[in-house]
Amino acid sequence: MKKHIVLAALFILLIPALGFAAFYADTDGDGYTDQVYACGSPVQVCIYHPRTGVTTMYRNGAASSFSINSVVDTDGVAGAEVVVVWTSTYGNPKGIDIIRDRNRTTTTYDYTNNPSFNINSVVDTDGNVGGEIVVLWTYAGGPNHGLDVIHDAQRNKYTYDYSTASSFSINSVVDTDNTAG
Ligand SMILES: [Ca+2]
Ligand SMILES: [Ca+2]
Ligand SMILES: [Ca+2]
Repeated sequence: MKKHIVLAALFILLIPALGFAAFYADTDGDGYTDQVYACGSPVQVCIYHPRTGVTTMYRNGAASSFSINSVVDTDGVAGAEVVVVWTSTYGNPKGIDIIRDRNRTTTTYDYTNNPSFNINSVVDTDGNVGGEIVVLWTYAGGPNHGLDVIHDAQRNKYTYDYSTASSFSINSVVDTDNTAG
């Protein structure tokens, strides 16, 4: 127990020094808050579980850089998922990883064919359990653009193409139809 306190203190001291923000959420669904942060070399996603003292690590070998966008339930199953945006300088793959710490798996949504993309928000848009990931993207080969709504609970994404518009922006993501979602 004392070791855990020392480790926790060490994390609290180290994380600001390294410039990485930590996220706090129950990622493995055991009812206890876990700590998500970037660590290691090469850098990867680490999750420290204070209850067990175990740190799980997730590394996407294709990624040369990444950022943790949010730690929130995206699939409606116990445990918050870690939403990671990553890019690579080697062959230029990129995408969004959803890390499911409860079963130590990762689902990748690929954005290799889009020159750029970013996560607008992670919010429930369909009234079904789990937050959807709203992604703005540009289209390869032109200035076109659109948005995706990733329904991670169903492991699929719906694409809304705004390529005929000269520009667009998302004003807000709210319940517009007065039914759940
Ligand atoms: Ca936990
Ligand atoms: Ca979940
Ligand atoms: Ca939903």
